[in-house]
Amino acid sequence: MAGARVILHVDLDAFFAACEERERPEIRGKPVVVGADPKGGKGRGVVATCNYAARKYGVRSAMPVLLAYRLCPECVFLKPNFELYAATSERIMAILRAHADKMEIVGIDEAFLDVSGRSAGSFEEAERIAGEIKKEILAKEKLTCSIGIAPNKLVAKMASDFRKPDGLTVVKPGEEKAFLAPMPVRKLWGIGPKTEGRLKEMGINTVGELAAFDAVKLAEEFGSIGAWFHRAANGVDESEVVEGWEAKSIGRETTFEEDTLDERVIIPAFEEICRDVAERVAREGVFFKTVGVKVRFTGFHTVTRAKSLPHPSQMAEAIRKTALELLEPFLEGPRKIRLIGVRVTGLLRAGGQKKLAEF
Ligand code: TTP
Ligand code: MG
Repeated sequence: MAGARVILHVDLDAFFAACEERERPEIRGKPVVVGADPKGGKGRGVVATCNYAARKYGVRSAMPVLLAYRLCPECVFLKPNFELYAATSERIMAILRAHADKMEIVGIDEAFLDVSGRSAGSFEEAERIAGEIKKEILAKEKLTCSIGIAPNKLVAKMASDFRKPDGLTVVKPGEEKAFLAPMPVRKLWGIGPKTEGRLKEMGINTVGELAAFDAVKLAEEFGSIGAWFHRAANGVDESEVVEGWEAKSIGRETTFEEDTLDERVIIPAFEEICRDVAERVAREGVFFKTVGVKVRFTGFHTVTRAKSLPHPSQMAEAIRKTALELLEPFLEGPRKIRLIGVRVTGLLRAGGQKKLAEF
């Protein structure tokens, strides 16, 4: 078939935790959680990730560290060391690049590789390349990854997630639909908890049921994204592997020691976050179009607010001023604040080197 594509999706296993285990022989084999300090049961903040030993206890990314601590008090809890992960990621991306015709970095620990040319469209050859990649990453970085091979990005991504850790899953042309069919719809790109709920109400639980559902009805219910859901559920995805890396946003957030409305606590933390985001904007040399804030209240209820600027900016003051404007209404209460975050999005690059900035 002319133009048939062979796409790899590579995703490192328990990435932050695996980097830590590599650096600290004394914690190897133990359940490891990377995130905030649980402070013996009084800590705040969330889990960034954990190794597979900790996952056996039910610990997961984005879970409050307190809950992780309750599930697994014997876990080793570590604060994240982003420099270590970024440096490791850069070296791994260099390894991957050497095996791809085209490569698209989509996160600190994941990338799509188009190997259609060098494999001459052969999935057997692609499997050999994937084996080489795994061997090289293990030898040079002492880390394992999981790889999915498929005719498109969507299915390759689902395939890398299919068997983890240290997995290799091949979905050949023609097998896409059958591969996806038993999966819950939530696994599909772009389907979050809200959409999942609406689909459930329509009696659609699996990707197979979504694929079989009337495309016109889906479009009526969800608009143009409904048509996309239908194509995705059928394993169809034409999107290209796009060279380079675009950080979609630069942001930081912080969890307070106690839920608070005290401006003497909130404002200095807010200023520090803004400075940090501004520094990263400067280091990356990007312009941003939109400034956003996130506020999480007692009880975990979370809101986000964003405002677009009249012109793309690089200015620290634009971040601070806009973010403060968005934050201010929440400082008046009545709900106490648990976490605040500031993020810039709609990033434009003045050209030059695209660098890994953020995940
Ligand atoms: P993931 O690839 O989603 O997770 P992982 O590599 O830790 O584990 P898996 O084996 O399932 O791939 O994310 C990569 C890194 O991004 C992860 O190591 C930590 C970070 N991360 C967060 O900081 N917060 C999050 O909510 C998630 C999902 C990831
Ligand atoms: Mg990963």
